[in-house]
Amino acid sequence: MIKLARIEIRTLRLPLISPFETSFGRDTVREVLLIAAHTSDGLTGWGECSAFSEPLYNEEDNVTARHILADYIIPSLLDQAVDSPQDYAARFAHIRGNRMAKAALEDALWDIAAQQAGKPLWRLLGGVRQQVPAGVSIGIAASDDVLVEQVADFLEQGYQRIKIKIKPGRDISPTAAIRARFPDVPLQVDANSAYTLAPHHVATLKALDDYRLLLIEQPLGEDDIIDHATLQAQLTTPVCLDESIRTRDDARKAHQLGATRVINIKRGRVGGLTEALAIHDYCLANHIPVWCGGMLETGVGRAINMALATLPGFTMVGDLSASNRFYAEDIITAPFVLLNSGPHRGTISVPNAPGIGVRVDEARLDQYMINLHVYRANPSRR
Ligand code: OSB
Ligand code: MG
Repeated sequence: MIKLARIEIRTLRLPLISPFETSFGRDTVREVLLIAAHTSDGLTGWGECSAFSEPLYNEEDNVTARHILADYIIPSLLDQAVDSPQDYAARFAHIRGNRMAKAALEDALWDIAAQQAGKPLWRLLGGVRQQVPAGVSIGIAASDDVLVEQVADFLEQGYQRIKIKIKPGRDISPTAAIRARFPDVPLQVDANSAYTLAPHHVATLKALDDYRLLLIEQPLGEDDIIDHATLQAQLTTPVCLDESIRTRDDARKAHQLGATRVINIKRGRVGGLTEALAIHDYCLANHIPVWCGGMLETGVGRAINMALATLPGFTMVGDLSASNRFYAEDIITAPFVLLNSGPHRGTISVPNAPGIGVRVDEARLDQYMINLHVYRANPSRR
């Protein structure tokens, strides 16, 4: 049983160490909503919203997310306790879409539930490993030479798998440049929906078959599963869906149609850890490999992604990097680090303290906060 007395939504603006460019845009700052949910008996649960300041990856943004939370979810949650995070997911399932908003509060409830159980989140979720292999996602670079140097640097740091962002005109050449220098590096590409079934696009995607990629992520429309099936039938490289998979049923349909051979699971995109677990379980039962995606998380969201990636079906390396991949100063007291030597080289340790297992650094939070909204239970009910 979780009874909340107060919920805060903080908006932070964290500078990125270097700009991150995808087929849909270029970011130099991560504006992110952090949720702190306080129970009436003194526990605090943290959550992080995956939305950005603009609706480019999907249709949500930080303002729509705060609106959904503040106007539809928080008043009801402050009024009436939930039994569990799963109970929360069921109670707000009638709110259509807005999955990143819903997921952010579910994060905080999982943190509280794990603290109440006296367990780290990864154990509460049923995780099977405490070291998670680290992979890195690299944005579109200024040139192929710059990109190859970035790859060399990340491999030296210990990253086990490289993902590069691609878009039309910036696809074959960067891929070929990396393959020429690193013939065997585990490599995959992410198009964020930048291609169509137009013949010249299909020809390019087919040409990528020559580079022994682990997968090609979300080449076509974010709302399209059917065209991905048509495309997959023409490629030897596995298609991996990201944006197109919002529910367990989407995963089932994509699998049944032959639209995807691998799935990227992001708890924000799918509406929370409960739905992420359902997709994981479906994929495990149907022998579909999954990996954990990222959304440039701070240490809070990163901790939750790490816990998710300990589940048995996460057999591929995820976009799970150290705090210093994106941030000079993370907002947690013990940033995530990539082990560079020993038997666990190339992995990140999942925290073992109860809950999400990280502590927020209040001074840093204050330093990067641009606004704070506080919501309290109706005093007559406290
Ligand atoms: O498509 O996976 C994506 C970052 C922002 C938006 C979308 C995506 C990404 C990434 C970065 O690839 C993953 C990370 O956080 O490491
Ligand atoms: Mg992606």
